[in-house]
Amino acid sequence: MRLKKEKGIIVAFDMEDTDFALELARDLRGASGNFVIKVGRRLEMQAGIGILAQIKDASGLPIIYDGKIADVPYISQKIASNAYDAGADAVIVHGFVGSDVVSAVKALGKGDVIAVVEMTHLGSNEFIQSAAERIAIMVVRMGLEGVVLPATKPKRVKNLARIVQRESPYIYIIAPGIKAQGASPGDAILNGADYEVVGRAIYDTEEPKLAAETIYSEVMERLDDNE
Ligand code: O7M
Repeated sequence: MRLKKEKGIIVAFDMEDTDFALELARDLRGASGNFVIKVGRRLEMQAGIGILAQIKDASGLPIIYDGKIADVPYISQKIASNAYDAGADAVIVHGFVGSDVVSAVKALGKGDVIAVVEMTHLGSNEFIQSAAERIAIMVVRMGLEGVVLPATKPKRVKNLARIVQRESPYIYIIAPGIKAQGASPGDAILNGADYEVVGRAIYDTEEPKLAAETIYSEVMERLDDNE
C-alpha cells in the first residue's frame, strides 16, 4: 500500500507497550481523518519487527518503518529489506549518509523510500542544516517517494518544500515536530508539507483516537481558512 501525496496525519507509534500499540491501531481503523502509522525503534525494540504486520492488520493503514537507517550501503539495504518483508510500505533512511546508501535502499524496489533532509531538534542546525538543500536535491533526483522536513522550522519547510516541488511534483513531504516539540497543527502543511507527524500529542493522551481526530480536523480547518 503506497502512501498517497495528500494531506494527512502520520501517527508516530513510539510507545513501548505492544498491547496499547495494537489497541490504538484498531482504533485508528475507524477514525475520521486521513492517517498513516509510523513505527519507530522504541516499539520495535520491545516487540520485534513482527509488530509491523500486526499493526498493519489491526489498522488497515499504510505503515512506515522509521529505522532512520544510516549505515553503510550493504547493511542499510539489509535493514530496509527486512522491514519491507515484515510489512512496511515505506522505510525512512537518512539522506546525509550519501547517495550510495540511499540508492542501495531504493534499488530493492520493495516499497516507498523516504529520506530525512533536515531534523526538528536544535542540534540539527550544527551539521545537517547546512547540507539540507543539497540532500533535498539529491533525494528527489534519485526518485524517492518522500522526504522529511522539520515542522518546528516553518521557514525551512517553505524553502526546502519549494526546492523539492521544483524537482518533483510527485514526492510527498512529511513533517514531524507537532505539539510536543512546539509546532502547531497545520504549521508545516501550510508551508508545503503533505503529512504532519504526531507522536506524544496522540499516544500520550487519555483518548488517543480522539486526539488524532482533533489534530486532523485542526489542520484541515487551518487549510480551509487559508484558501
Ligand atoms: O510528536 P513527537 O515529538 O512525540 O514525535 C515526533 C516523531 O517524529 C518521533 O517519531 C521522531 O522520531 C520523529 N522525528 C522527529 O521528531 N524529528 C525529526 O527531525 C525527524 C523525525 C522523523 O520522523 O524522522 C523520520
